[in-house]
Amino acid sequence: MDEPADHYQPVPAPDYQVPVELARSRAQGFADVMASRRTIRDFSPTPIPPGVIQAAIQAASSAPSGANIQPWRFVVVTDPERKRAMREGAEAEEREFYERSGARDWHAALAPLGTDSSKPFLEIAPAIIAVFELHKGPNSPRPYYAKESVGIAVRILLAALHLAGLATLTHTPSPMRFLNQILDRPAEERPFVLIPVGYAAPAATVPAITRKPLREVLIWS
Ligand code: IYR
Repeated sequence: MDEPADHYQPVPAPDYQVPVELARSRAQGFADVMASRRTIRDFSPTPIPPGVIQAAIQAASSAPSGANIQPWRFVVVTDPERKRAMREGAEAEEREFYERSGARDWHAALAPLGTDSSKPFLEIAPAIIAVFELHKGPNSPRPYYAKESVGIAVRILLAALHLAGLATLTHTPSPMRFLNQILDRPAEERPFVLIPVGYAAPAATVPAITRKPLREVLIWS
């Protein structure tokens, strides 16, 4: 057997165990809060309280990642000019997508969501978080399981923002390379998702879609 690498220096694991009743109520409480989250596409320009986005990104950045590389960057865009440029870039991609006849099966799957190529939320939402996935480059090591790692971080981000009473949308125009130029990010940072954040517009509506019942998605084995 190989000797363990000499830079393996473990420290005691933190103890965060809680009494059984508290465990149940916290787990159920979290499930109930998350069940109330809906993707919002119609935002109010109302500003976000200072500190909230920062704390949510701190939570996201606590995600587990392949080899602890933490292959993510979160660019918070509030500048109206940059938001406008992002809207233009995204709508150009989306027009191409919605007009592409080869994407008919996609179009059919999206029909219940009522989406189209117009993306005003990219200008109206007070902040857009552009999430980037870090690849190997002059200043970054090769990541492992980059997509999985960034996906987990983004899920924590969405949960944290929802717990703070904010609405979010996961928006993925494809491809999103225009973001590197607008946000002045190096090539090793690849756009992963755009997350408009803010409060829902007072008259916002959501599609009448439901989640699968637990009995379908949970299998005890
Ligand atoms: N990116 C497009 C299309 C779209 C694709 C999926 I998958 C969605 O769940 C929703 C939309 C758009 O944003 O309209």
